[in-house]
Amino acid sequence: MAGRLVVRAGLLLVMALVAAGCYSVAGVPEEDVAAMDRELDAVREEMAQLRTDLRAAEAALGEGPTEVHPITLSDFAIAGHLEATPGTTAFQIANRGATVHNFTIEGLGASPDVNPAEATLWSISGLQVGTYTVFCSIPGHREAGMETTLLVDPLATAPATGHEEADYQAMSEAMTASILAFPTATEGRGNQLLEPRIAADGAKEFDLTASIIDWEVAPGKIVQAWAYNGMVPGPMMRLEVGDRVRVTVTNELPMGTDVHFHGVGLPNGMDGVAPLTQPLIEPGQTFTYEFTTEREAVAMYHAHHHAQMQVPNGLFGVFIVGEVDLPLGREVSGTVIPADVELAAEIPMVLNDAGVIGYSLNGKSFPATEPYVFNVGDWYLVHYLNEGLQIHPMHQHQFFGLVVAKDGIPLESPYWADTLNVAPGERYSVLFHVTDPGAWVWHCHILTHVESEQGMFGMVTAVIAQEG
Ligand SMILES: [Cu+2]
Repeated sequence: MAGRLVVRAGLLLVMALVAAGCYSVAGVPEEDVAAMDRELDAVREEMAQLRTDLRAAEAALGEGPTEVHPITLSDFAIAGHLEATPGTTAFQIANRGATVHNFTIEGLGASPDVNPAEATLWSISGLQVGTYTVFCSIPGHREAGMETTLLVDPLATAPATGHEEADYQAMSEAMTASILAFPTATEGRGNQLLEPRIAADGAKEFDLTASIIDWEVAPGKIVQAWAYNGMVPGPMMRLEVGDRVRVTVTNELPMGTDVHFHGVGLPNGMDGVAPLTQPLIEPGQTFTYEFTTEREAVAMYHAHHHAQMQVPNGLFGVFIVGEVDLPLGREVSGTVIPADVELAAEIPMVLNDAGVIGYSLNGKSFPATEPYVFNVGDWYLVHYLNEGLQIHPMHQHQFFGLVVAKDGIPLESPYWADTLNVAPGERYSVLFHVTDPGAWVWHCHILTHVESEQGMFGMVTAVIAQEG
């Protein structure tokens, strides 16, 4: 439209110039000169009007000044200036989270997906008076908290213009408050040991029921978790090498599922990959996995069907066969591991970062994560098991960890590390010695997995070491 106006204005100008040129060259009579001047004035007037129309058209096309509303997306919240006047509105959408998000206005449209640490300017026209639900349409994010409302009203306050100073004082206070909230008790605890039923033939039998449950992942934050036996992680199973095992899975989920024992040697028909090695366990059906444990394992069991959704949402658990060999009495990089170490605790720590559970240790997000209390002098063995979609460099403050096994396989050359990268599917077994008293934080070192503008969250816990 703006282009057409420009062309028309140009044509009128040319016509006027041609008319003026004819007069001087052809010697038009005096009385006609005044008429031509009037005509020229009229053309100038029309051009002025066209310029005004052009500015209006540009404004309507969004080329003029439009209110820009700052919106911040995080894991998992939407914040920002959520009131606008009717008509055309622009949103400056920044993603401060660690996963991809978008800004969707129900019934009207969605912004492009915005990557972590990136921002996009998105405008929408035709906004009418009303209250609109806005959310992130990436699966699971709306349910995890990314939903709020946008008010469209002629009296809406305008967003602040120019660069606003961040409220650093408020950020500091939020961080302090979030850390002091640790630990906070929440409903539900995962990894509870599942005792087997001993069958007549001596087999160890376990029952797993998969269903959707309410799960308090952080204080007051209830999500619809996909869980085994009502807990996240599912119940832990511990076995000895040579055990005959029967695990009967009952599916109470709204879709089919299967169970893969990740890191356990077993017959192909028991590998849990529907439809390749078994039929899908449809809702209401059961399936029994039966095998004999052939070797030590620090393993996991989890859904394989639509694992990208079922696993992060909670369908995972710990499966340990035998004991991890510790390099007792050996010297590693100048430090001798005493021959008489007795473990004060053996801690399975399942890492997750996606689905409805999100950034978590053993199904809980800080400050709902479990603190570990030891006496100075204690030794503890942790098994990191990554059931998430991202790498997590796990860092224990102060104490070096002796990495003793990878994926359950004892290392010929154990090594010390204070930060250990754990990729999806990997398991590392690490021996720690509590050498100093205090509250020693233990966390993933990808900082957006543990902190946000709202404070500490996610993959953080602590060892509380007391003078023995
Ligand atoms: Cu991480």
